[in-house]
Formats: sequence, C-alpha cells, structure tokens
Amino acid sequence: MLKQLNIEQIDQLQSYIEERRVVMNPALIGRVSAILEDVRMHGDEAVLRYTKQFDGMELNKLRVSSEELNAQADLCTPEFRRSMQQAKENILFYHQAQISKGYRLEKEMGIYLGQRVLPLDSVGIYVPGGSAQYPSSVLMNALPARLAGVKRIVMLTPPSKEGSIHPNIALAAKLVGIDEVYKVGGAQGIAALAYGTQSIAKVDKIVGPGNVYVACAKKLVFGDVDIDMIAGPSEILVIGDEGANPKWIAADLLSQAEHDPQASAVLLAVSQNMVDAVKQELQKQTRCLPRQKIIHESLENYGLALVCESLQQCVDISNQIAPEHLELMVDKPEELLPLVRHAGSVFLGYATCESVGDYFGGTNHVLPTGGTARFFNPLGVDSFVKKSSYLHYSIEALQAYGDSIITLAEAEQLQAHANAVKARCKT
Ligand code: HSO
Ligand code: ZN
Repeated sequence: MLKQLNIEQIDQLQSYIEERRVVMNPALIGRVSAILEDVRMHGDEAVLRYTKQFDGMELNKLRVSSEELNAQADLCTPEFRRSMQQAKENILFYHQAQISKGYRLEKEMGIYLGQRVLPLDSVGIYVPGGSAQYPSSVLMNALPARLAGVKRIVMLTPPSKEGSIHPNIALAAKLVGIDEVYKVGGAQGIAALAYGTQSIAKVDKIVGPGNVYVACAKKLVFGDVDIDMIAGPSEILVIGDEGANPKWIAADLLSQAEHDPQASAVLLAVSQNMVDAVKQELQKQTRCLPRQKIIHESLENYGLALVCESLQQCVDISNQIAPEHLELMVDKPEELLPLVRHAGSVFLGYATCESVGDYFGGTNHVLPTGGTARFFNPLGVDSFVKKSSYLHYSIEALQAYGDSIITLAEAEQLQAHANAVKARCKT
C-alpha cells in the first residue's frame, strides 16, 4: 500500500504532493460565481432557496436560537465537555504568547512614529457539515480570534439532516463564546458572510475549511473580504531513525490517511528494514479501522516511502516537500529541528504523535498544505489582526528636513506635494 520510491525519483515525490492543491476549473468557477451574485442581489431569499436545493432543508430562519444552541450542547457527554475544556486551555496557553502590541519609536525634534496592531471587527468561521464534523477546528479557529480581540465572531454550518446543528459543534461554539450561529453552508454561506444579507451582517474575514464549492467561493470573495487560506487535504511526513517503533510510525501515517482519499502519508527512513516493518504494520492495523476504505485509497494515491542515506538527507527531502505536519521520530529531535526549513508544524520525538497537536497540545491545526508551508503560516493570533502605522513631525522637524522632501517630490514632478511642505516652511 505504501509505494516505495528511490532517491532519483525525488522530483516525482514533490509533484505528488503539489498536484493535490485544490484546482478550480472554469465550470466550477462559473457555477460558484452565479451563486455569489445571486446572494449578493437577493440576500436571504437566495440563501434559503439554495439551502432547500442543496441541503434539502426548508428553513424559515437562518439564525440558531440560543435555546436551540443550549439544548444541542446539553446532548454532549461530560467526557467530551471536559476534554474540550482542557484542549481550550492549552490552545489559549500557546496562542497567548502570539499577542503583539505594535511599537512606537522616538527621534530628534519631536519626531515619533509607530505601528498599532488592531483586531479585525468581525470574523466568520465556516464549519463543514456531513461526516467530517470537527469541533476541534472550532477551537483552533475561534480562540486565536478571541485573543486577538475580535468582538464579533459568527459561525456558519450547514443544517444537519434533522435541520439542527450537531451537538458537539454547538458545545464548541459555546465554549469559545460564539452565540451568533447560522444554519447555512456552501457557496451561499460564504456569499452571505462576504456581502451580508438581511439576517446575516457581513464580516471582514472568513476562516475555516470546506468542500470545493466553499474553497472556490472563498477564493472568489477574497479582496472583498480577507480569507485564511485554501486548505488542501491533510499531509503527514514521518522521519524515523533506527530507534523508532514501526507500530507507532504506521499508526501515525494512518491517522492522517483516514482523513481523506486525497490525504498524503510519507515515510522517510534510514533503513529498508524499517520501511518493510512499517508496511507490514500498516496492513495489520488498517484491517481493524472503520475508515479503511478511505485509508486504502489515500495510501494507494499518496502513500510513499523512501530509504535515505542519513537523517540529514531525510530533512533535506522533507524541506523540499514542505509538509503540513512533520514528525521527527528520532532519538534527538532537537538536533534535527534547526535543519527543518519548511513544515507547517513539527512534532518532536517518539511520543509526540500528530494527534496530540490535532486536538490538544495547544499549537494550531490549521496549517499550510500542498507545499505552501514554504510561504504560508499556521493560523494564529496574527491572522485576526491588521496593522496601522502613524507618524508625527513637529514644525521644527519639518523645517529641518523639508528640503529633502521637496527634492524628492520635485524629482517625481509632483509640485503639490512639494508645496505642502513649502507652505509650512516659509519663514
Ligand atoms: N489533521 C487535521 C486536523 C484535524 N485532525 C482535525 C483531526 N481533527 C488537519 O491538518
Ligand atoms: Zn488530523
């Protein structure tokens, strides 16, 4: 199930990963644009019409009442509630350190200048429906926004078959203090967030994963609002040394393969024995897994193994791939970490399986995929702020430096710019 490549095929490995980036063909773009335009023109009426057409739900209002939210959240088990609470604390602990305050610099003659960091006013979190209900993602998206100081955080999620919202999602919303929740999904939901309707006020930024329609809609509304990123299928790359347990490596590869038939699981090892042992384990463990159909497909498509000459070479290859998640299943992970240049999030040592980070450890699980860890960041507090600069010159300072400003303005033949300085500098 794990295809084995040799070192000469490394370019192939990279294209395997990159070909999984979400592709938007003209037909898809056409369909999604039509929905966006319809919602922009007709508001709630269009949203309700699409909800009937795509979700088979005839709703008369989109907003989830607080009674309904509470009632759904009350259906959760106490264990789930407690675990979510612990995860929330760890996520807050990690992200608190990301809060930045801006800066102010002072110079001679009363000159000062600086940058302020300001929260976005409003953010919409999209939560997909269907089988992939991830309450953990609600925490990962909303908590950094809260820490950034965003006042209005709203949640959109398609109605379930019963016309309600999933209890675990309701509990997650309550835990992060979201009370504005709407039963809307798909491109129509993204349009409502971007342009506003009679019942949903528009937001400044839309975050959260979704199907291809949602991804395409987010791409198309970018510019009218900000978006987080276009999330591709999950990826794990494990670097294992001789001391790593093949059972654990296999378990971790499977943990991401089970997400999606397009998910990718890559093993870089330093011996053929390790690759063979992991392959055996994969077969054994997959037999007992409920999502084995998805796993078979994803390992068939994007399950790869490679034997390298050294750990250094493993890291070099990993840097070329820029995986979303990188596990360093090695004896001295801190020695390898400084060599890692491109990875969304790195998991250090034998015990730290990716699941720790997916749910609990505190680092964010919204990460760049498809090789985009070369230039994109994990979601964080920074994703929910914008910056604004300021500058102050005293008249004395302007008179001291006015000539230089006038020279630069006149070089660009912008006389009015020069005059604005001259008017103040005349004695
Ligand atoms: N590994 C996923 C995050 C997730 N895992 C959510 C479980 N639930 C995205 O990288
Ligand atoms: Zn996961």
